[in-house]
Amino acid sequence: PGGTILGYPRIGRRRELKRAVEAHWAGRTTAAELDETLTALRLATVRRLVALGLDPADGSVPSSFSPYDHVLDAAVLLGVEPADGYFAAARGDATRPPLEMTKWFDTNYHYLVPEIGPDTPITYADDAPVRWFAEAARPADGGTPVVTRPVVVGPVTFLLLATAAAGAPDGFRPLDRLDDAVAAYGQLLAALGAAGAPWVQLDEPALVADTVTAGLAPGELAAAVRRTYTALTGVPGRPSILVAAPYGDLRTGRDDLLAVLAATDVEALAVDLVRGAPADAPVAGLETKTLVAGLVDGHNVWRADLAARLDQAAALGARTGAGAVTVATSTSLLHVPHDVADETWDGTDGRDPRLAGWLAFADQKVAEVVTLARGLRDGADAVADRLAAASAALADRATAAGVVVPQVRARAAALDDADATRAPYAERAAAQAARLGLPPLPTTTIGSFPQTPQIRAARASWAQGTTTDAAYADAMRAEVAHVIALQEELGLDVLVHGEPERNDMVQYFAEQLDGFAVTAGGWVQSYGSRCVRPPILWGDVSRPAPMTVAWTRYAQSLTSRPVKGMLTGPVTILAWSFVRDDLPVADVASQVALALRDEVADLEAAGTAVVQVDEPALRELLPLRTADQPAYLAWSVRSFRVATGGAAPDVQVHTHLCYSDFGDVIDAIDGLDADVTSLEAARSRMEIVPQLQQAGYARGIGPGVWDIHSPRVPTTEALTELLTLAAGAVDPALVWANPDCGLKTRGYEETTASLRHLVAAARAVRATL
Ligand code: THG
Ligand code: ZN
Repeated sequence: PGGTILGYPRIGRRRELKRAVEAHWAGRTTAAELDETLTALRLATVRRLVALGLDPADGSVPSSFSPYDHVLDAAVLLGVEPADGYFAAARGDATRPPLEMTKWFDTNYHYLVPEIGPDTPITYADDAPVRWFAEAARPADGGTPVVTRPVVVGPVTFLLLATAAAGAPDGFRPLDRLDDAVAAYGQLLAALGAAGAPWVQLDEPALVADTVTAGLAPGELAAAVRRTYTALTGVPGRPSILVAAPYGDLRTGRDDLLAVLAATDVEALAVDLVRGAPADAPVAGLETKTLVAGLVDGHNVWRADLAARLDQAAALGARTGAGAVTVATSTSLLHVPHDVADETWDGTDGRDPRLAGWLAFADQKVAEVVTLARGLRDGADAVADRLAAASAALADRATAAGVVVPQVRARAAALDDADATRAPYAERAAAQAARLGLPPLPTTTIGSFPQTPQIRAARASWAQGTTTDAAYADAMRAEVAHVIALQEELGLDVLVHGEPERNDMVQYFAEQLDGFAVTAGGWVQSYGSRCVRPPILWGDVSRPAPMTVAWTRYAQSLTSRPVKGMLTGPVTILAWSFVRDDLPVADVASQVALALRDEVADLEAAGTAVVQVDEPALRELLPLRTADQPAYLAWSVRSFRVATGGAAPDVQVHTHLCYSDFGDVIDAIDGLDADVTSLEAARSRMEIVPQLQQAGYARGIGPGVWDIHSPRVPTTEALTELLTLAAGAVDPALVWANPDCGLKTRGYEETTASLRHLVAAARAVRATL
């Protein structure tokens, strides 16, 4: 085979998937119309991959589509979720809440968490992979047939990502249902074989992630893998099986899972050689297999060093003992935008045209794979021009102005522990209490207020040039005034300006910092129909001018209550951007931290008494292997402390975390040394409060009492109960009353009612203290 990719973006180059499913949800299209649109999108995608050079006849083209989420697709495949309730499982409806959503390994993609109990049906229940194979291989429109390779989440990973259903007995784990799942996958394989599929790809990223497998007994994961792939390779009439292990290293867990997989009868193994190292000695069993070498980074946007990668590919056969070697991406291309050529690069919209030559989005990465595969087959000379072009692009990038800025490097290198250390907490707490004079259980919000259709429309027309800078700024200032007046009327204690001027909490800062570029159309799926445009961090980072001070100063001018200055923390800025690969990420974090430190200083100088630095993505970048976690936690915590370490003792530093299980990072949360930490806690009924206390955390804590992910307005009684619970678990003098997260996705009606209840609940609990 001539090279392959592990998966391709599903959203569509013009976000066709988003438009199609959202139109259907709004009742504007029927199920049949949606189906027709999605079929056309799938066919266009596989044909595009052929046009880019993948072989149309041998299963090199992946069939990696999903209407919403690939883990939900696997749940439907197994009958764990009904096919006719697909979108209801994702979004909830009158009869059921949605499935929980959580991060997919160490990416900014979110999957739906299947719920499995001892009696959950697990059977081969849905033939979507077979239908999608057939529609491309025997197209109804008479177009070019494409023999695709269906891509499905593997059974071990599926069960490890699932959670025990409500009511399951203590100690039950979804993995206990492995035999049922393997039987169902066996039927899928037989059906794919009967339809003529030469290959199937089963994705098993859980095999590289201690974060998912830590609870298993020693040897249990290896046994599960052995049992699964021994059974599946025994299915008569099956396609050849490619097991893919993206995002990490198969060999560095408690068991060497490369050795385990190599000893089974699967035909091919895809390994991530960006994150992991290949075996350094021949592996028993690999001699009968194809090693699918993930040499092109699927997780980042930089053009590859093709000459170096080709050398690496050429050495792999001898080094690992593999029977054959093919080139691939390290992961699915789900995490990168479609095509560099979809952006304009003439310099008119602020994007530096030099970047175009340094970048590889999904389509460029397919071309890189095709080049490497050809070089491997025909020799480096056959692709000499491509290798030279890649080397020239890398050389251009290495020497371009802005990539290395000596002053920025020097300042980061001079950082020491004193820069990361504030006055002792007791001293800070006394100074802040004297300055702020807040009541017990102070009330606040996380930062953003509803982003109304009017705000979005104003920003869109400003971006198109139909609204002037002055008119846009006036509209945003009017919104800030409205948000301040509303908070005063509601009786909140610490106010926010509401962030109407921010499109996204990372992009807003990237647009103002040197060293970043932003795209106009570089959309990447975040979950379901929702997308983000990750900024590209390409050079040394510095702050040419204050970024938020004018907004905070204006808001503060309207009220005598304290207004929080709102910043996004260094870890989250990195997690939600494409980060340069030519400098250690810890060094990049220091640069971003210093830019934020300057902003904190300017806010302080402008009279701001409370500054919040959000780190919702602190858990997201946690390395998948336990051994790699301490180094990450050290640099991530330090970068936050550098960002906030210059604040005077009487400036109260808040942080906010969400989107995760905090258990793995609880010591790091304490290590941030924030004066007040607000966390997502409403859905877990304040569980985090005693957990943090046990970890030694003894500063302010704002466990979110209102779950803002739901449109439901919580009652004063429910909020009072949660606040009472929190105030009973720790020193009540430390407790704050706040929602669970920012309010930008909510409407004003529910926001106003909920905040009214929040203030009433805080007053009720205050009266009992
Ligand atoms: N910003 C970024 N990454 C994130 C979040 C964020 N990752 C985690 C979490 N928050 C993901 N949540 C969302 C929520 C909403 C949307 C995207 C991710 C969303 N996007 C709009 C859409 O798809 O229509 C587009 C937004 C835009 O115009 O920029 O609604 O907050 N970086
Ligand atoms: Zn949040």
